[in-house]
Parts: sequence; structure tokens; C-alpha cells
Amino acid sequence: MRKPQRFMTLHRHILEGERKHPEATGELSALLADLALAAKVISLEVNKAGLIDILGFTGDVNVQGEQVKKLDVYAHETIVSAMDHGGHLCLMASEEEEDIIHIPKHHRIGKYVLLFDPLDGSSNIDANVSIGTIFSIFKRKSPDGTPGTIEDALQKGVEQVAAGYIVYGSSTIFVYTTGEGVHAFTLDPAVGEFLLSHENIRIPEKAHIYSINEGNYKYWHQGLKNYIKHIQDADNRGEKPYSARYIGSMVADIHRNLLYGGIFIYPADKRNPNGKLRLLYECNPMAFIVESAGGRAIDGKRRILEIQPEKLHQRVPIYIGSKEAVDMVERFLQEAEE
Ligand code: P6P
Repeated sequence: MRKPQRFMTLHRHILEGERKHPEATGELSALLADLALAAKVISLEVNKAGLIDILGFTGDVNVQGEQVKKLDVYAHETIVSAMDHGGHLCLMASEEEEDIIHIPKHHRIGKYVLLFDPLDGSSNIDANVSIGTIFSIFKRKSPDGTPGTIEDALQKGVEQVAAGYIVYGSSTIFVYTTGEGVHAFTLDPAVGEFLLSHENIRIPEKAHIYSINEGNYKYWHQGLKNYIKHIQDADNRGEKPYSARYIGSMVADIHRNLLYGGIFIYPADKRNPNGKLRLLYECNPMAFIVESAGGRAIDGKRRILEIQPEKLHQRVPIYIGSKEAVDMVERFLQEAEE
């Protein structure tokens, strides 16, 4: 009889990872499984979104008489409702919500904190460009059994116990790390399971892809201009030329660079001294993932994961990707300061 195909589901992979830690209670595994369910629900809606115009749904009320929500609000509400009753969380915070999100009183309060960007890059959905959900998980600092506090959300990125993203593209891929390798699972819609597609992803140390919005060139500081000019001259030095790849969706850009090698940059510039991307919901989780895959992530001076957050929606500049590339841009930025 043919040996059954060894397919590793996300759920089985998480449980096998948990078994390596005798002290594990299974709560983190259950939390990640709840997130995977939310991801499947969001994926279904995102992939239908393109049909809204084709099927003639009205702008506000669709054929089922339901209120058609903006996709990022829909994704936010899907994650909150999937995660608020599992008993694993004391608190949530979302890029879509001004303040922290408390767990409803009638639900058990758990020991984890979930920070998330429900649908990053959602402005791209009408052009059918890949978008994504990003999440970051911490253990609470405040006493067990009490409602979570803002301090539980404002922890340094080094304190993360897990982080990941789901990219809704030509396929839906769930990528996560608990600090022991970075693993990717592709959704098989036929069976409704995330199946292991890339185990222990390592970002190539050398990079020949750079991702940055060159439309902001005139606002860049000199050190960054010097770096970009340097890499654009690579072939004049007999080196392999670089390619510019910028999707304008952080999850898609980072996912490609994670697999192929590359550097993603959203810098501080003369208009935005803190760049654009959020520390809690985008930069910290992506930094944990990329560092766990052998890369680096800095704000130009500091390791992203060492930054002490001051506010929920704090923005930081980010230079993230292959180690050699981040080392090089760091040198150009330092030299320009001297
Ligand atoms: P810009 C999408 O709006 C986003 O938050 C990230 O996903 C993306 O990397 C960045 O902003 C794009 O910003 O200013 O280049 O359009």
C-alpha cells in the first residue's frame, strides 16, 4: 500500500514544536491555531473582494443584505471575534484601533498579548496586489487574572514569544516563528488546511534586491542617497547588479526578500523623521521573523527589537533584510553622520 503522503499541517507543526518544551501548557499552540482560523476566514473574503464589482454588489449592502465592510475593518473584526474568547489573551491591540482592546468580562483572561495589523497594504486590494495580516505575541507582564494593561502592549520586541504574517496572494501563506526557525505553510483550499511548504527559512546573506519607494528620493538623507547610488553602481565594480522591487505592500515585499534575499527600507526622511511603519504591528514582528531567519533589522542606528515602545501607534524607520545589505546601509548612514 502506498505510504500516506507525509503532509505537515500548521496545527501539527505547532504541536510538535510545543512538545520540545515540557513546560509548555499548549496555550500558545491554541492561540496560533485560532489565528490560523481567522486567516482562513479573511483569505476567503479577500479573494472574493475582486468579485464585488463584477457581481454587482452595491457599495454598502450586498445581496445577502449584509453591510459590506472595508476589508481592513472586516479583517480587524474577524481577528478580534476569533481571538477574544479563547481564554489565551489578556489584551489585544490593533493598527485599526486607537486604544488597547480588553477581553470581554465574561471570557477567561489568559497570559498572552496579541498585537496585529489586520490587513496591511489594503489600499492595494483593488489592483489585486498581495496584502497581508501581521501579528506579534508577548507574554503578559501584569498579574495573571487581571485585565491587561498598556504596559503589556508596550514591550520591547525582544520579548516576543511568537510573530508571523499571512500573505494573501496567488496563494495564502502563513509564516510564523517562535524564535526556533521560520516556517511557511500554504493554504490548500480543497482541504482548508495550511500545509508546510517551507521549513526553516534562511534569508540569503547576500542581497541583490532592494525595496524602497524611490518617489521620496528628494526627501532622503544623504547617507541613504549614497547607499542607493553605491548599489546602483554595482555592475561598474564588476559585481552582480541589483534589482529594484517595490510592491508597496510590506508583507509581500518582506516575504519575497525572505525567500530570495534583499533589503526593504522605509527610512526616516526630511518629511517624516520616524518613517511610516508602525513599531508594534509591522516592524517588531517582521524584525523577529527576519532575525530568526538570519537577517537583521535596524531603525538606522538601533536594533528594532531593542527599541522601547512609548506609544501604541509609534512609527519607526526600518532597514530590514539580508545581513550583508543591512550592515552596508548602516555603514553608509554612519559615515554620512560623521
Ligand atoms: P508608500 C501599505 O500602505 C504600507 O503600510 C506598507 O504595507 C507598505 O510597505 C508601505 O505602506 C508603502 O508606503 O509610502 O511607499 O506607499
